[in-house]
Amino acid sequence: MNPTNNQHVLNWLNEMAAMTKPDNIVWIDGSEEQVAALRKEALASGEIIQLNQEKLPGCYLHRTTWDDVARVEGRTFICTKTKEDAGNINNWMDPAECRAKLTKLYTGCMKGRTMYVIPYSMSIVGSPFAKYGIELTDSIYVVLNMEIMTRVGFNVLEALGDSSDFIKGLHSKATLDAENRYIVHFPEDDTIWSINSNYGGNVLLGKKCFALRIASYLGRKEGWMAEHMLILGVTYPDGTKKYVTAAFPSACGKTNLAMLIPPEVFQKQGYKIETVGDDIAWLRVGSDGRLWAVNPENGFFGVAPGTNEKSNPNALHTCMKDTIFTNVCLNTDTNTVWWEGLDNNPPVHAINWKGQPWDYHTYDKADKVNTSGAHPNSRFTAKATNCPCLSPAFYEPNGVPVDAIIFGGRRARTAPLVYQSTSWQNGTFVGSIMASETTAAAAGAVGVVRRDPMAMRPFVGYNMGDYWAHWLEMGLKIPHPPKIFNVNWFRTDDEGNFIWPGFGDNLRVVLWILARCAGKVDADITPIGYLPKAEDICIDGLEGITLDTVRDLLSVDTAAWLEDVENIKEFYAQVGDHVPQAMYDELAALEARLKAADPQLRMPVCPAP
Ligand code: GTP
Ligand code: SPV
Ligand code: MN
Repeated sequence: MNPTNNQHVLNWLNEMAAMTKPDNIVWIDGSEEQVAALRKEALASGEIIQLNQEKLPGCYLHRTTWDDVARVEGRTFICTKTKEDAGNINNWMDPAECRAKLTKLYTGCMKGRTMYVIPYSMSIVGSPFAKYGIELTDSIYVVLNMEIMTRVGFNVLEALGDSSDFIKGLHSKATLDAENRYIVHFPEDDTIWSINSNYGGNVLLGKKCFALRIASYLGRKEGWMAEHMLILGVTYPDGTKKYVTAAFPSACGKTNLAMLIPPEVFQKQGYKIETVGDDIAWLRVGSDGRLWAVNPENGFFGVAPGTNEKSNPNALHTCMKDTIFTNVCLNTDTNTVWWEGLDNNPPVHAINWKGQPWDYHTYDKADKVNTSGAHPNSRFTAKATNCPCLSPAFYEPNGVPVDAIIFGGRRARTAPLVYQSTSWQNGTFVGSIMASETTAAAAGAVGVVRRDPMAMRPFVGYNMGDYWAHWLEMGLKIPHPPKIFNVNWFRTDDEGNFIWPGFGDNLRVVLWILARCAGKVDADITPIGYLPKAEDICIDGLEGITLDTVRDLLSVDTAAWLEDVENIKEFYAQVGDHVPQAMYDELAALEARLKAADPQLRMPVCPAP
């Protein structure tokens, strides 16, 4: 018996089943009993491994195949009717051609398998932000992950009623053939098709595919925004609460900032932080004229390596129960998990992410993928409700009002620790010129600087130029817009070491940002925007960081910026003729200010009014 009479749902389901030909169809009702039964089945087949239930209750390990460990941007497509609507930054395929091509791959791919039907909601079911999806998949691993990452169950079908307003997602592991791996989006038809992968961002269709690519397209149509942003709450000693969102590219510190532990000096004064979200924010203009943010997800799909008791204890505690680990290292003595950067005690007897016996002496930093115990992009899938610092606002259907939007990336040199844009338009420009060194979160070379506007390069479901125009239009619709900033935790010294301690100490920068929003602190005006006076970044209790270090972190190298301007011009040309004129005006103005500045300039020019 079907749990819904919705003909849009049933017709589509029948059509997909006729193509993929599963032996069985099973609806996922969201109950703990059903999840437990599926877990048992996955344990029996070896799809997941049960971990030490005393030390890690409710935790399991899964390994993907060695060539299926990250998002595959080269095989991700936006299939709009015209190539122009997808833009030059996205891969594009003609929708009809793409459907024909993938239909061949999908035909009969679920023979001998079960098709699971997962009704899920992004955001709280029935809330003003909520959007519904149904994912069809032949992977129990996907079901178990979706159950953590989204709100799954028949209440979604009830909320949907007879409506056709849901996102149709089809996923099949098929043969996991990398050559025929496709992650394709039909934004004009509310459809996502994914085949031949079983890794996170490629297959948990509620996440990047829906909540960013499809949602960004819908947001433009409907007047809201879907962004690759964490949402962080700061509580002041007097009880005041402020919220910021921050967009950093994949594996550049969103989860860590979202869960930071305040440095001791701030804890003593009574500062607290709360996590609302760690990866995706949906933003709408509230009736009070401010911008409001919700986290549409229900869990965290976080990077494991580097997570430890010091860097991110909140994330560590979140994933000590009810968690699925993917591609981490297994300690076979204790049946627990390990990853590089967890502690200095690598397991003596271990199985690496590839499923082979592993000797930690073979580890070579220069070749992490082949020598590490855990894959550099290994992950934990954990429930938001297990997070010790989860904000009560996580449960607020209307989300939280945003004071500041923070952009940032990994830049060894050019970008200073923090600077503030001068307006929404200038802030949109600052987002558009973001650049970052690539990470293991996507397949391909690591450590190459590439432009990643708003940390959304891989996630905008339409033309990048139109996306910037949408940002500008939103600015006109928000009577009290957040202020926009840029940060960089990743400046390095001559030996390549990070200068700024980062992690919890990033609160020091966030507090300057919030002080600027409240009009409580002055800044220096420079060619790139407002910079803090070094003494306004609190360094109390920070070992090894002096006022001079902060000055150095805040320095602006005019020559390097002028080089960057040339690179931005090339990037804008690549984005093409949808780039709004206002962005070119901002770029020309930046270049003029840099050229007018002292070429030796490493310091702010004059105090701001
Ligand atoms: P996605 O889930 O891929 O979107 O990544 P993310 O943006 O949430 O990144 P995450 O917080 O998981 O951090 C990724 C890596 O960056 C981890 O190895 C962290 O240890 C490291 N990292 C995070 N914050 C900082 C920081 O402030 N300084 C330094 N040096 N490293 C950091
Ligand atoms: C990212 O790559 O930005 C992630 C992980 O958050 S994935 O879900 O694989 O996209
Ligand atoms: Mn992400």
